Amino acid sequence: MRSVCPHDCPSACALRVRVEDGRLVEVTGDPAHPFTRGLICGKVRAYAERLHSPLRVLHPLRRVGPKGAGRFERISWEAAIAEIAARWRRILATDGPEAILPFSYAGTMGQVQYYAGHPLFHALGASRLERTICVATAYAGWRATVGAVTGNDSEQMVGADLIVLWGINAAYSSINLMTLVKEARRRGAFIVAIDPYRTPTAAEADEHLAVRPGTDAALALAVMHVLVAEGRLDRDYLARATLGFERLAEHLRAWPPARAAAITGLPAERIVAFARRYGAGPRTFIRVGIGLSRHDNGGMTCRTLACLPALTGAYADPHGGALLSSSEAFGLDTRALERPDLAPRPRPRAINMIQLGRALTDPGMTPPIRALYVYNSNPAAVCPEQTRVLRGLAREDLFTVVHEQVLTDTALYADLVLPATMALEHEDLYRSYGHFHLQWAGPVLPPPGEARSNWETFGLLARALGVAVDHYAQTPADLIRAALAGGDASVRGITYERLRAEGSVRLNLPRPYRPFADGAPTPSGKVEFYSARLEAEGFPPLPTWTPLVEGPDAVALVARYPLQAIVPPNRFFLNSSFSQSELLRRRQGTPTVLIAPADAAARGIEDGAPVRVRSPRGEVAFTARVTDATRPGVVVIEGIWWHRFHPGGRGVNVLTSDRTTDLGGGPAFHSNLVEVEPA
Ligand SMILES: Nc1nc2c(c(=O)[nH]1)N[C@H]1C(S)=C(S)[C@@H](COP(=O)(O)OP(=O)(O)OC[C@H]3O[C@@H](n4cnc5c(=O)[nH]c(N)nc54)[C@H](O)[C@@H]3O)O[C@H]1N2
Ligand SMILES: Nc1nc2c(c(=O)[nH]1)N[C@H]1C(S)=C(S)[C@@H](COP(=O)(O)OP(=O)(O)OC[C@H]3O[C@@H](n4cnc5c(=O)[nH]c(N)nc54)[C@H](O)[C@@H]3O)O[C@H]1N2
Ligand SMILES: [Mo]
Repeated sequence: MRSVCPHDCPSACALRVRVEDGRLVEVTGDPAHPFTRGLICGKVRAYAERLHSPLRVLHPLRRVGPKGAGRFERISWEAAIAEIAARWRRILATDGPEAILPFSYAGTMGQVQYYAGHPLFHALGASRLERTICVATAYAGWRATVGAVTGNDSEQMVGADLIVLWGINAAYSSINLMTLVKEARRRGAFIVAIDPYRTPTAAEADEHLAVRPGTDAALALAVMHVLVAEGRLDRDYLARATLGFERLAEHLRAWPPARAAAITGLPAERIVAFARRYGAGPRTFIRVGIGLSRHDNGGMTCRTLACLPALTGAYADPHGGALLSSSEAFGLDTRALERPDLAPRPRPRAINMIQLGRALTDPGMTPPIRALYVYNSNPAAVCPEQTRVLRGLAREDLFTVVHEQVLTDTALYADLVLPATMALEHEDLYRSYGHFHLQWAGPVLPPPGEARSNWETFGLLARALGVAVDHYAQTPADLIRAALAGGDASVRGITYERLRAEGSVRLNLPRPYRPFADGAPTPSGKVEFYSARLEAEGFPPLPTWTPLVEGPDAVALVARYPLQAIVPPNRFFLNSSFSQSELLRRRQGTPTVLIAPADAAARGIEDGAPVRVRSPRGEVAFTARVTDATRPGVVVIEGIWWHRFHPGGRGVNVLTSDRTTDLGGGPAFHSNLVEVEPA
């Protein structure tokens, strides 16, 4: 049977699943799907382990021990819904609706289940959640240059002369992209990976540029300097599709390669060689990862990278261009799902999700948050400032409901846990942020125990509270039809029936897809080297590099925390999902910190030794991996382990800060100063 991988990953794979006697026995990639091409990751191949996990939540549970202890008794759905309705009514009467905070992210990329709670919380007038934890910074930067979060189709990169994998570890985070990269390479493409450490992706590339974290904009400015100085430009494209080239060219005079060399840690000759390679023609494809945006200066970095293909005209080439994300190419009518019209005016306060710890513990919050409802997310593990998040979740006066598939770290702090279905047990519509295919999947298994989907659960709550009842009278099929019917040209002709029949349908976009071939949906209609909008908002109007707030230039901090720590994904987990799996934990090994031989020797640390990593926020135990895969001065901590499986009972996000980046209000997960010591 056909299905779709629901996890928060750009690949959004088309799956084939086999079910026998009510059990999932096999999951493979759909060989016919143009992006999946029969290949899926080890996490999802082992999906039976997740679906039938011993940690699966099967019934509603009520807390009977202290918060965090994970002692629960089984209760009925009726009792659980009645208790939530009664507690919320009391809070609505005493503190008002803003004392209720929903907390969710993209545990499922299915549009129905993703947006299932929005209408209810809007109708209640609850605090709004700013869902910034992942792409907000990157998208804000990208939009500043090209106006919309879309780009050239990576299926077209086969045929490119040069592929630049810029801040993306595709071998872990979107393996299907590597299929295309390898095919392009067989046909003669040269592959460059730009990443502070030698990831498996970088190891497969023809060239690896190991930049210092947070310095990519400086590299890109020097590359542009060379392109302009040597006239490696597409004058026709510049004239017809861009704005502000003269001012950019003037600005770039201050960026000779030698200046970028001192900042990035790359020799100037290599920067020049890379620029010449990039400027040799327009048939160059840059695949930008979200990874490099998770820095203090990450928004401007993405904005700066988006300028490069405009200088050489690569945006107009059938095999060239750039892609950060395909997200906004999907012109679905998400308002039909989200129902912002149900929210009161003026709009309730907004709380940035990456500052959950502050929101729960700040005595100045008026009203204080009295009730938290968590779904599609595991904030105890994934949010920065974990110490503060856990202090907030431990508040005895906070009424916390967690709707979950598995008993996560967050669920252990819940007053009530509700059992959630998995994607193979419910219906949904899936978009992608890595490809351009819209997909549908229905249930292939019955829900285990008493599990219910987000949609069903919010319907029960809406009826118990008497709000947004009409909205929740719809079925998932009604919602999918509405999201398609109200959508733009990209989904014209794509009906619910067609999706059901075909499973996956490519968006209604031209081939080749070159959205910025003749301009871009910015205020000027051009690719904006110069952004009046950024200027009006108080930002530099031209692409810029600024030092990290928490980086080598923070001299006082560097004295105590001399190393930079980046915290990217690992291979076998997806954010904190799959950390529940004994099989995948075994494959992953143990929580480790990668450290360069010189840094390890200076601290008396040997490979395999237990160490403590300290940041200004706290300290966490790891095992040291001494390796030349990372450069001196930079340590790497891959993946998010549930902290109950972490030595010392605390995870990587104790170290990270809830500081927001330059644009979009996202997190600077990778801008950390740390010290590593033998334990
Ligand atoms: N296996 C696995 N797959 C995943 C995930 C996972 O946790 N595990 N997470 C999923 C999610 S939620 C997302 S958003 C996506 C993307 O998740 P992201 O975390 O954005 O991952 P990537 O885009 O691969 O980018 C990560 C790479 O960026 C690099 N990087 C960090 N700082 C810098 C820098 O300053 N400059 C440069 N050039 N590179 C830098 C890191 O070293 C790493 O190799 O992946 C998804 N796929
Ligand atoms: N140190 C560090 N921290 C990071 C990152 C990093 O690179 N490094 N990456 C960040 C990024 S990019 C992201 S996107 C966030 C992700 O953070 P989260 O969105 O919290 O991602 P997960 O850890 O995968 O947790 C998702 C949870 O949703 C549950 N879930 C899945 N489907 C459903 C459903 O249909 N209904 C309900 N009720 N629950 C469901 C899953 O069981 C899982 O526990 O983490 C961020 N945190
Ligand atoms: Mo993400």
